Amino acid sequence: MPVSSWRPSVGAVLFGAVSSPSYPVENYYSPVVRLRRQLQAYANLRPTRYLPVPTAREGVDLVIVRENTEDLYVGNETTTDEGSTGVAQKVITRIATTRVARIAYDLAARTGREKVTIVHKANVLPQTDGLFRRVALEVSVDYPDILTDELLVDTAAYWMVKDPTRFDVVVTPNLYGDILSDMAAAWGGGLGLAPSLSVGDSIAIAEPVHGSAPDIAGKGIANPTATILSIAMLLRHKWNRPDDAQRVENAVYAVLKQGDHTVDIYSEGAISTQEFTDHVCAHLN
Ligand code: GGG
Repeated sequence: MPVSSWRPSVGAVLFGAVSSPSYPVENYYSPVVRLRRQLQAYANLRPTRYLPVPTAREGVDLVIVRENTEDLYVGNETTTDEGSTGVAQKVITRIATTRVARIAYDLAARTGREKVTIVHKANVLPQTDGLFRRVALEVSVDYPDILTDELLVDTAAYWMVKDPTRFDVVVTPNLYGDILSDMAAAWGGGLGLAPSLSVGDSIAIAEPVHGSAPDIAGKGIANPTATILSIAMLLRHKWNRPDDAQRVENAVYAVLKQGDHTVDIYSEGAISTQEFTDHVCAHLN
């Protein structure tokens, strides 16, 4: 059924992962990017919080709020000069920036966070990222209790590597959010542990940050943690069931704490996707 004619009854989607080809395919457009846009799930919440695995960094606790519907991801690309020049349109609008900035500030206010960092490249892109910066700063005025700072995206990348504890909530356009959140995920222990929730005015999409990892398809070794924690995000942010969300998070934490892990964390003593999931379920009951 085409997404445009689908009408939701539960207000939520649990999305797995896709991998789109890195070469042009006629009439192809990333299905997950399309889904986010068509459902107007315009803000992608990507938290990174310390989990008890040796690959994670203690003290990290940040949320990247990524704009989900525009920027270079509008998919408006052309090639000219017989294939020698590629051109992509970058779109930033007041309406999309306002709503994603409101989500970021509301999240900060609701969850007791202190600071929102606006990440952009307004010095080089004044008409697009400059607009994003201006509008996000306008929104910040309505939240006097939340500190606001801003960073150029290259500086933000530097700090994400050097000291991720510098960040609390980050709000940023689509492409920068995509890249910075994968960087942050490394501090959370790895992409296999990184959840996300795309939210808008109606339907939410819970999805792991990672892609579909076709190289390990069918081997039973994928890490289910990111998907399970994405469901916890759905419980907390969409269905207002923080106690149930906490139960799921506690179960995952307990399983990792007792040393159970899949092979992406480290190979020695790794268990399968099914075994890991069974252990989480056992802690839930
Ligand atoms: N679960 C999120 C996901 O699939 N991430 C990878 C991604 O966004 N890929 C874009 C694509 O392959 O079209």
